[in-house]
Amino acid sequence: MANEQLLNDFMAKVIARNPNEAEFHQAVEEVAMTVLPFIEENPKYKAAKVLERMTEPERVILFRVPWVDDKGEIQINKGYRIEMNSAIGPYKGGLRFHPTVNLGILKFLAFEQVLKNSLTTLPMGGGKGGSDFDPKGKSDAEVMRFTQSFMSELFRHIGPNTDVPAGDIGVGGREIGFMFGQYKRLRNEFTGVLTGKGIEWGGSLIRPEATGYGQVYFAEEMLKTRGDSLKGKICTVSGSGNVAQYATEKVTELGGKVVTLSDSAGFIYDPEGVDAEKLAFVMYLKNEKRGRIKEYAEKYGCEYHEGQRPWGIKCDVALPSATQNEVNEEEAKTLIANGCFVVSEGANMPSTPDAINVYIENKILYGPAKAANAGGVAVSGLEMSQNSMRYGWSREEVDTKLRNIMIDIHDNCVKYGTEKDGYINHMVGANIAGFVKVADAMLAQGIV
Ligand code: NDP
Ligand code: 2IT
Repeated sequence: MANEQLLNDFMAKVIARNPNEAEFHQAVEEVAMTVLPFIEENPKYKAAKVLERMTEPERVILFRVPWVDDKGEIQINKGYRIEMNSAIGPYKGGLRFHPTVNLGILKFLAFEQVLKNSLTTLPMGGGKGGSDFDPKGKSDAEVMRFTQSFMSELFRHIGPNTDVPAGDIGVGGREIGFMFGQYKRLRNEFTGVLTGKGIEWGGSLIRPEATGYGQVYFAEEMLKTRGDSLKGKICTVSGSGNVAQYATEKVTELGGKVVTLSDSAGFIYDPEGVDAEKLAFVMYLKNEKRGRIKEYAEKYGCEYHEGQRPWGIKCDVALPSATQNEVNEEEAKTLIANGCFVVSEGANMPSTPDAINVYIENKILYGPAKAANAGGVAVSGLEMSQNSMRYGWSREEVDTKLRNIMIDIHDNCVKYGTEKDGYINHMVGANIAGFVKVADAMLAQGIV
């Protein structure tokens, strides 16, 4: 860990240059804490101010998104794209549509994305974007008008060799479809400008599954280091969106049992486990009906805890898959007191810094987001490759590549994160491994 003075000096500058961006400060501090000592040992990075440059986006695009709702009223939202780093490839990263979206949240996500994409072994830079638009309660027609307006500005900044957006919270297949249609219309070009596309129009098999599957493959790799596996393990999952759904599917396939799911209103506890049939209902409920997880409890007669998160439920493995800062210090302590010894993060930055300290002090298997959830963007990278080749791989081919990428990421965490007593600090490993590749590319490309 970094010398306190060094870290404080570095963070004081980041905070002064980026006021009122708490999530961005948090994401940078976690990386700086682990990478600054490495930079001290490797002065070439220090002299070239690589980390200082990496914490300043290459470009920030901010725009107005006006649209007309079903009542004929004009609505105005904010649109953003943070083009964070292009040292190792075109900007790549998702779009988030959620009322909480602001510059600081997108900069934290873009910064994480740079290191995550570097870990995937594929040639992708990092970016992130989105809007404070709230898709909840909107009709399909409203979502289409909004996304068309959003793309009417974004299209001039992106392209298959420049910047390739994808989904994130509030952006799934429906939104990607509308945005792709509008991009194609404006550019008169059918190209791989977005990932997460439908399979009939340039998408990749396994992209919808990739983040959740990868998160569970990563948990399995961590368990292997202790001669263990997911078989028979009780897992708590938060969220019930894209990542949570496919994490649940893969846990069940590997012989574990998922006993919780949640949304922003509360969580369900099903001690019998969310099996394949119940998961099919969750997918219908969330992806088509766009209802609340409470309806699961009503249908299957299990407990529903309004306004609460699932971390008080006894488990072996926790899979946070909803949003940032959704596990705090007290919840981390409760998890461990109840016997949880694996945390594999599907969401971005779901654990607070104090929660992470609890995991590491207790030497549990902790898979940080930028490693554990990299499967999603990795298969986005494979979608880009398939688009360039104008060819599509089979499910098995993509799944095998995903599995191997998750194994490579885990190996890199072991390489850079194994401590003197043998404990694998995956957070340290992921931060340093992700940093080195981008930093070396930046050194080679001069002061840009
Ligand atoms: P979805 O929109 O499909 O689902 C999001 C889920 O999280 C919903 O259940 C939602 O509940 C819940 N949620 C969102 N915001 C909050 C909040 N503030 N408090 C409590 N619950 C909340 O998104 P994804 O599944 O795609 O994304 C989930 C997480 O995974 C995010 O952190 C995202 O950045 C990360 N991620 C996603 C990837 C992807 O490929 N999609 C790749 C890598 C990471 P509700 O419906 O009530 O809002
Ligand atoms: O956080 C993430 O890695 C994503 N939302 C996926 C990004 C992508 O480009 O597939």
